Amino acid sequence: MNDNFTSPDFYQIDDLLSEEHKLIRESTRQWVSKSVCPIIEDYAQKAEFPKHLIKELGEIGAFGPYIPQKYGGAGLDQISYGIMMQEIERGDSGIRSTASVQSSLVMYPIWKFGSEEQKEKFLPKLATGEMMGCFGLTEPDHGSNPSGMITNFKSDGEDIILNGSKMWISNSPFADIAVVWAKDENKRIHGVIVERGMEGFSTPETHNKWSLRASATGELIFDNVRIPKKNILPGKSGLGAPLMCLDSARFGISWGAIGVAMDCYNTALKYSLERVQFGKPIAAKQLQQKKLAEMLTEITKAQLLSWKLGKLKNEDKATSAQISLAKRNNVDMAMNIARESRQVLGGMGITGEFSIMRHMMNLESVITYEGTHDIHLLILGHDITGHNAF
Ligand code: TGC
Ligand code: FAD
Repeated sequence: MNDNFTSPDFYQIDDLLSEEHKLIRESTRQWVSKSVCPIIEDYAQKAEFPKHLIKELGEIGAFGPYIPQKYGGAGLDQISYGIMMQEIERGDSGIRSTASVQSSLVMYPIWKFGSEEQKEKFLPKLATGEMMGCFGLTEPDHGSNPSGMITNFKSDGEDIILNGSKMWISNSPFADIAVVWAKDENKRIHGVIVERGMEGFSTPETHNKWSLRASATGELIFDNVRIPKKNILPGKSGLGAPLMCLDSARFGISWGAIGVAMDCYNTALKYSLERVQFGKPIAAKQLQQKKLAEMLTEITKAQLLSWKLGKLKNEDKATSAQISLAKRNNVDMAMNIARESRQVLGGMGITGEFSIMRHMMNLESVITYEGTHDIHLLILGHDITGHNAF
């Protein structure tokens, strides 16, 4: 497998990064180059998640980079988190998914809304990867509209009884815990930590995906699952709680998409310089230069967008609509670059010799999960006009 790890930095955006950011990028990049790139095509072809990477993801600090050190996180800033997601997704969106679900959708809600006991019990093990989690919001009949969810629980003494189901859940087939969003008897949404082994809880895997093949996706089924009330996240209820988690994950995805775009661009550039047709490298042809110039332009714009969003997030000033704009723009940008760079490679572009086709198929999930392309447009429309058009 070819891999390309030269980062386009046309506007000297590196000047905006601290020495720590650059060190994090370098170490994450080295790990991806050594541990992900050589094996990932094989796992994608087999449609299998490379479970052995979990421990290493924990070791490089990809689980909860911004969670405080006292809970096992790395205590880093938001730009560091973004840079890690960028480098990991340069390798594969499915591996980035595992890191961002664990960080933003499992550790983040426990850190933000959990009791001290929950934080101490779960966060350190989630940070090392000794324990893995998943996030259950989407249901068979409620995807873009999670407020209509049916999954619910009733109080029974010191416990609750949970019923319902979730689908399209990343990492569910092997997760030790699931942060599940469900309605109480008053139809108020709460986060509940469901633990593997609880009676009536099962996690069947979803097969035959053409996208995110190296990531495990499944369902969460709750059939009268008895759960102690101490597993409810006490700090926040209502749809705003899972939406806050999504803001964090969507921010990471905006960076991850840049990593995919960089890998596709670098592959196309290198190939076009080497591939000779009509007596010249195809890079000497205007049509190919147009593709490459437009790719670099879009990557540069996306880099600036995510960097500025990271600054805003560091200051706790980023709005949900700003995050939607970045997730929507950058994933769409990466999809376009993947398509264009695949064409630069001609027939070779469809093979597993190169990463482009795998990235292209992965992005079909990335543009759908964490809010579809259209939902993010409607979030922006709402923010601009004050009118909710959902
Ligand atoms: P709406 O009435 O607008 O809001 C309900 C309540 O939530 C508050 N709120 C937020 N709070 C915090 N952060 C945000 N981003 C918030 N957005 C809204 C809002 O103020 C309100 O609070 P309150 O106190 O008044 O009740 O809700 P709505 O039902 O109209 O829906 C809004 C909409 C459509 C934007 C939202 O439902 C949405 O984002 N839908 C998309 C669903 C989605 O993104 N699902 C993702 C599932 S997880 C996933 O895909 C993981 S993939 C992981 C991987 O593998 O990487
Ligand atoms: P729908 O909501 O049915 O949307 C179908 C189409 O209708 C879309 O094009 C959408 O944009 C459009 N649409 C919807 N509403 C409107 C509207 N008001 N106006 C105009 N158009 C509209 N979920 C989790 O909870 N946890 C996970 O870990 C997770 N991982 C995932 C992993 C993968 C590989 C995939 C594919 C999905 C994952 N999801 C997860 C689910 C994901 O978040 C949903 O697929 C997504 O939110 C869209 O929901 P849906 O698929 O039900 O599509």
